[in-house]
Amino acid sequence: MTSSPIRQVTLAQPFTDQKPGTSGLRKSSRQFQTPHYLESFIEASLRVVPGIAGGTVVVGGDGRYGNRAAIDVIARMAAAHGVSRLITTTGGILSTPAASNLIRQHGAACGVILSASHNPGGPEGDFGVKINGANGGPTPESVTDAIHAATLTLEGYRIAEADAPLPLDVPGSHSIGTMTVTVIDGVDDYVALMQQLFDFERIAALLKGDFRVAFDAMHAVTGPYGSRLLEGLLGAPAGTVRNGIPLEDFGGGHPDPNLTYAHELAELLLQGNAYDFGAACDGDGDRNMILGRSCFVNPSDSLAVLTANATLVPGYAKGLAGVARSMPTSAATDVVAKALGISCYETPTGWKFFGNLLDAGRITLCGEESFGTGSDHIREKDGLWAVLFWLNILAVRGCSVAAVMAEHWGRFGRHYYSRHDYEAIASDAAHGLYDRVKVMLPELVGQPFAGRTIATADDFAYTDPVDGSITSGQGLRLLLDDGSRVVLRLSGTGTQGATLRVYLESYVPPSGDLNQDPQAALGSMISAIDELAEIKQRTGMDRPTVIT
Ligand code: VG1
Ligand code: CO
Repeated sequence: MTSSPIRQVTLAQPFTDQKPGTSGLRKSSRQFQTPHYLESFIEASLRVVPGIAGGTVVVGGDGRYGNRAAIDVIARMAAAHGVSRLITTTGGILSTPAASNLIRQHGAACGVILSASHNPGGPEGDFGVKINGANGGPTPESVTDAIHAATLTLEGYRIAEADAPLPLDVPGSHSIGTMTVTVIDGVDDYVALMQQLFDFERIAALLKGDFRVAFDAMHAVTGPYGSRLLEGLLGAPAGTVRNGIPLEDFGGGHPDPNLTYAHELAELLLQGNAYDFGAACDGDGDRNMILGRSCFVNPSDSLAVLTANATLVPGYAKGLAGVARSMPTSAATDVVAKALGISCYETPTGWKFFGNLLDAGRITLCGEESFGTGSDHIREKDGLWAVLFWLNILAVRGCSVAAVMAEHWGRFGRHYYSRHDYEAIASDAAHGLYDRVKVMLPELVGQPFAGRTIATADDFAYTDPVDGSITSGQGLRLLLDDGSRVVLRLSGTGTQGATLRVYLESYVPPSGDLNQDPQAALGSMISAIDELAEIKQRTGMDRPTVIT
């Protein structure tokens, strides 16, 4: 593979498929098989990202169908663009958080992460490419918009020829032209980072006792990471990690760790009594779901619990600089931050907004209601990190997940919370519904809603406190006079039709009823928003696809 002439490919027409404002490309696997499709997006990215010529690039993915073939194409294109070193992993297996770590550790110009996250994989599923910047996080909007602009005028691309595919089965060093390709084990460095943050001895003692853990890797990327950490270093019994071998189609499943798609694990914890702790991660390993015996931990509450208990964990023993949550995430963390006397920021959905706050040292922890939690250790959300954080807290406190939650609500009050997703609805219907409510916003203020009054109705906009950039159109909010709220958003990650997300939240102080079923506690708001937005009528669905 040393002689690698560079081929210049001319495109008959430019490629215009990437949505502006998104940090990557997520489409069906079929679409990715269109000639020059992947190549065009990579070409635009390599032209736009600073520091490519002479720099280092990290590439790997969640193991889904198309992963290895894409690594090969990206490696040859990187060589043609003068990259000096490409770092990839055995089997091409690299979780999103582990990729973020490698980018930072090696001072790479960027990372190319091959994943459609929680979307199904396989020839009939989805594929995706995410470009992460030098800080290890999703590239900011200025860069993604420049990539998008470059795709609009692309006349061709450059790629190095190679006689054989890159050998990814074992670690080693290769070259394509003058570029060095280093194949490393994608798990090692991530595990070392976790060992710096958490008390492994203490967690191991917990797991070797009668505390039983079930971890579901959903046939996706966290299998090898979870096995090494939980069954290897921490000594949990064999079989603790379920569905631990990454499969190209994730076993036909939907690798989204929620009560619908990870229902086997949920049943194990919520209906059985053999396990004390359950967790699952998504396709690319950046999300987490936490369960205790008969206890589901809402992701918004999870962030609040990590915030309140952070100093029990070695990596955060000195306290937190501040915290942040995305707008649709409940205000459970805000209440804890107030008690701790630290700042709490409210950002639009998506991890890139946390990046600036983390880089500026303004926050230490951050999270989203969509099962994403993370910290300043990298610049992505991190599924297994959250699992270890919870286990470390439980090991120190010596109590159950349910006891942690009861104590938390008894101290801070409870934010009843739910998200209702209506998936794969006709795009016209979804946009029609959304735009209608958007236009109605001004006249909604002062109107009755679910026995309360609408105090504010707006479309969320965010001014970044670090660089002053403004991001608008981030979700329709109805803020009620008792602090409850309903938010409507259209998903940016779905690939079939449109997905409407309805976020519902209502606060009960410590003196109130802390033991209601969330759907019942939010019942009047659920019917009020259905009526106001004409959800059933316009989507033709009589219930959401997923209720969290
Ligand atoms: C969803 C979540 C959002 C998350 C995004 C990426 O976006 O709601 O909180 O940041 O996925 O997660 P949307 O636009 O579909 O609501 V992942 O695991 O794909 O990096
Ligand atoms: Co993900």
